[in-house]
Amino acid sequence: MHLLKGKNILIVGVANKHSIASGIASSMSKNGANLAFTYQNDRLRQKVEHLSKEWGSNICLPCDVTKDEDINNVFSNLKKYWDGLDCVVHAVGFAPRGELDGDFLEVTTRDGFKISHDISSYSFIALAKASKKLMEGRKGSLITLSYLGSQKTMPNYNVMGLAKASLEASVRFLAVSLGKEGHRVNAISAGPIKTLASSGVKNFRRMLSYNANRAPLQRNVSIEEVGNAATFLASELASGVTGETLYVDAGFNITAMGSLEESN
Ligand code: NAD
Ligand code: 0WE
Repeated sequence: MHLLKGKNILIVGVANKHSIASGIASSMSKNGANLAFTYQNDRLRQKVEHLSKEWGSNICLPCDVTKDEDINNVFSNLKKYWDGLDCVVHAVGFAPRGELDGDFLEVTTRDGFKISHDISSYSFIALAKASKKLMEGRKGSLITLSYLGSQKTMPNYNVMGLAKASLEASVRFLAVSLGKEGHRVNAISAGPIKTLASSGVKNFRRMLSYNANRAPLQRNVSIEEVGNAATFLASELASGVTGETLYVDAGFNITAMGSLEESN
């Protein structure tokens, strides 16, 4: 399939082959997109450079999303390779570890709140701002990754839930701001997937089986499935979709009670 033939797409958030951003890169590259990547720091540079070659890309730029200078450099560099940009994928989230282990009221700090909202929410707005010029006249698509913890409580997700709620609200406000330009802005709310970010989370394996048991599809989702949804949102097939949060979670979010089989 060539849903994205000739489209220029920037992907932010690859850490390794298990990253959700990697599932997105792989689907988008299969669908004919030209890809560019950023990496957070020197520790990740080689890994991202290696992976990007597998997806037919030789554009790999450094970008710590807490730094406006890094973000601006990405787009001035991209301009040297491409005459325009059609899509930005934001697959970045972070809270200091201590924020994600324990009772919300006890573990949440002012500093943890600031850091998690800066990296997980504001950075999407920063990318939208910085990409505007290069997207001009192209009916672009901006895509971010969210999680159900923005809408419902669960153990330990804590301040990340607040940051994702803020991210999803910014998807709606950005959709209005950029709608005038013809650009669309959407989030994918993915079910839990084993990645670098989730491997540091207490009881993550138990969460995976809890989710699989309660989900209508009776399983978890893969990064390939999230990737295909991102390809859809980046493509003309989604030309009427903006400001939306699309759940790719095997249906988990629609249930209030799972099956009564005793498998949990
Ligand atoms: P991951 O660890 O593979 O990706 C997270 C990425 O964020 C990494 O590439 C890391 O380098 C980047 N990052 C963190 N701080 C950064 C900074 N200051 N500057 C630049 N980059 C920075 O994990 P993932 O699970 O693929 O996460 C991607 C997105 O998907 C996140 O927004 C996460 O919240 C979201 N998500 C994950 C799951 C899950 O269960 N894994 C479910 C739903 C949503
Ligand atoms: O958004 C995420 C990952 C968020 C995340 C994870 C970490 C672990 C390591 C953000 N920051 C950090 N910081 C670290 O130091 N997910 C949706 C995956 C996830 O994380 C959880 C979950 C799920 C699901 C944390 C607690 C409870 C559930």
